[in-house]
Amino acid sequence: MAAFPQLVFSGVQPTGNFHLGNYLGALVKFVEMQASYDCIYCVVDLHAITVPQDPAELTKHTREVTAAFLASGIDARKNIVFNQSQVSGHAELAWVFNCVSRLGWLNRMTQFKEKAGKDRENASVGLYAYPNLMAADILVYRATHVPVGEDQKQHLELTRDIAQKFNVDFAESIASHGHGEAFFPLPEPIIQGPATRVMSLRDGSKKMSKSDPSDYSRINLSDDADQIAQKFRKAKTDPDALPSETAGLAGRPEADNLVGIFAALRGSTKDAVLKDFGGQNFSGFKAALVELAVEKLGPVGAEMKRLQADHAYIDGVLRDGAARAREIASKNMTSVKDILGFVR
Ligand code: AQP
Repeated sequence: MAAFPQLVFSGVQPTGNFHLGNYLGALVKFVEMQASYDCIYCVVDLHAITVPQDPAELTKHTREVTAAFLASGIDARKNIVFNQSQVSGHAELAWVFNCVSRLGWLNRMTQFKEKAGKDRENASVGLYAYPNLMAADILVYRATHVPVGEDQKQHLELTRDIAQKFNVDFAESIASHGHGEAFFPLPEPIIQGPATRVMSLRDGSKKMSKSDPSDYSRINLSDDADQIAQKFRKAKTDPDALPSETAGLAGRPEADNLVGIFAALRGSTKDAVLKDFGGQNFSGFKAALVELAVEKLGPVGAEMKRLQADHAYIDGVLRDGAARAREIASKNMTSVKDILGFVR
């Protein structure tokens, strides 16, 4: 495979209740990766409408996610921050990928099965084709690295399959248009650290999620110190003391989750956390967790609220980012059209 210039792409849906899982699983890594890569971070509003959205709420949540990006330390001048619907290349390439991707591949996607539930006949076509749009998001920039939470691993594998099939199906045309042996890179998922799958605070077997009806299942980035304290204090645990090594967390999903959250917030490992807290009961550990969470999340939440209220500023950031993203995407789409044989 040819070497592609390294480029990071990732996205977050503007579907409300931006939570600690999104923050630790995605955003913290987005911020870290800025030091070594050019990055494109997208508020994926086209993905959001795969399930019903209230238009006014969608606008509000788009600004909320953008504010979360900026408040966490993403530099929108050095990198690109924008919302997906402003760059038509995403939808255009998604259509091409609808014709490259296979029904059999999409039928294996567990997220569709979970989200469509029993009422599958009534799910939108968009929800079913969601992974093809996600592949287009990444590949319209020919991005090479994608920081995501564990739940997106399967979609990233599909993205690689789509890229590979396009490269093989159109190999001759790709070469004859001067792109060598492959037009698309096979992007690598970056799923690392102690909090790649943050679980619900009410049930350690379910991922922390925006759509959980119980607000006590998640820490929202907009929560104040009292809400954070209350939610961690009420978080489900088991009666045993904390173990001294990570092996002792096996079969204890709630304990494992809280230790993982602590480690990720502190920027260390579960082992290091258990060295400090092994043998202690949960009340002491939860108090330390609340203190750490308030210290780390409090300033981000406050800055997010401040930025979110400044619509002109946020919308300006998105417009500027979209203009820069459009340049890259339209250049790549021109090549895709040539490769496919479209007259232009
Ligand atoms: N619980 C999580 N732990 C770690 N990472 C997570 N991510 C999501 N949940 C967790 C990561 O956050 C990024 C943005 O994901 P998304 O916009 O698809 O958000 P979501 O929370 O999964 O949102 P949904 O699908 O709107 O809500 P639910 O889950 O309620 O149905 C991704 O990198 C994701 O991996």
